[in-house]
Amino acid sequence: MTDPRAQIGTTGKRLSRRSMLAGAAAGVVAPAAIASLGGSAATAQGNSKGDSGKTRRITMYAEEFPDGNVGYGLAPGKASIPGPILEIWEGDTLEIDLVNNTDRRLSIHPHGVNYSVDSDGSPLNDSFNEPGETRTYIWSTTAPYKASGNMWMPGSAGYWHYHDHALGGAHGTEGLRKGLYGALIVRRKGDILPERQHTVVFNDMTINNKVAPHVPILEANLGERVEFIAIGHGNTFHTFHLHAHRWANNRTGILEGPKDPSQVVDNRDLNPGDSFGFQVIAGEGVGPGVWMYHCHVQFHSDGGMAGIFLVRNEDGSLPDGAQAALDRYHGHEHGGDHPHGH
Ligand SMILES: [Cu+2]
Repeated sequence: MTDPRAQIGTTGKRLSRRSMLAGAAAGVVAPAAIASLGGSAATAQGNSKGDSGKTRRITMYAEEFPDGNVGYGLAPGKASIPGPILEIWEGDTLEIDLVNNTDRRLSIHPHGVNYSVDSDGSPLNDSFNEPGETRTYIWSTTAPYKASGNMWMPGSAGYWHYHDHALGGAHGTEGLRKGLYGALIVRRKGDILPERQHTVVFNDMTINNKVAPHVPILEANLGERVEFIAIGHGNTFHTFHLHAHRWANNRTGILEGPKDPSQVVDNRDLNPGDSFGFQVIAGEGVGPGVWMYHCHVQFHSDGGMAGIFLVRNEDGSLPDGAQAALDRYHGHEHGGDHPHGH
């Protein structure tokens, strides 16, 4: 938790609709996502009516950090890496006014949703922001439906992501390398909402553009429902592994019952452009503790692609032994084969 920039909007505890609005008004970036779910957020759980067909409009700002990295945020001065989690309900439309506060061209390009060439975010389609320019991108979604020929068409629901596609070239390669990326969640009505959310991006040889021991510590209290959104970027393959927790390898990452045939995993490929998400009950069956998440490609984890999922006691206090484990993590130098400092 040493770098608030990396935490804002990418991780945090779900707030009530009222406090989110208050936070937004005060310039505090609540988990963005939730903000963009709009009025449905408070009623989503067990919602059977659905809220399809709504249009939500948000403003995002692309900004350069002093270190040369670049990020998206929901308010000026609030950019983060990864960018804010954007969430919409299947069937809804999201309109994004992207303000480019940098002196380079850039864009925003989504995965998993529908858009016209104008909102493609690619230089190929002349769809990007010049320096200082504001441009509107429109992303729409559909619920599952039956097309002609009795063909069942999938809906848009899923754990997707967005990223720049214009900075430094036709494919946004430099923008991606510098941090212009984030999670996009399209929820189906009835989906269970988490209490906390964490975005984990394996980008080249980093996690969220950081390496151990500076990778963000993701936190939860014992028993909380925690959602992970995992995204891959860069130029190499990765595998995401979380200690002591498992999830279902399906759309929601949750088993729907004892006979759900979904494969249960604790490790999954996370290659460039991939994304997936899942929910766990923090510490369920194993207790609180300091649990690693890391790339399971060995020279990647040795190189610093390792972070901590800190499951605190139910009351928020640190479990026995946790501080020592955190100290070991923070004393761990990378670039060699062995940890130092202990
Ligand atoms: Cu890796």
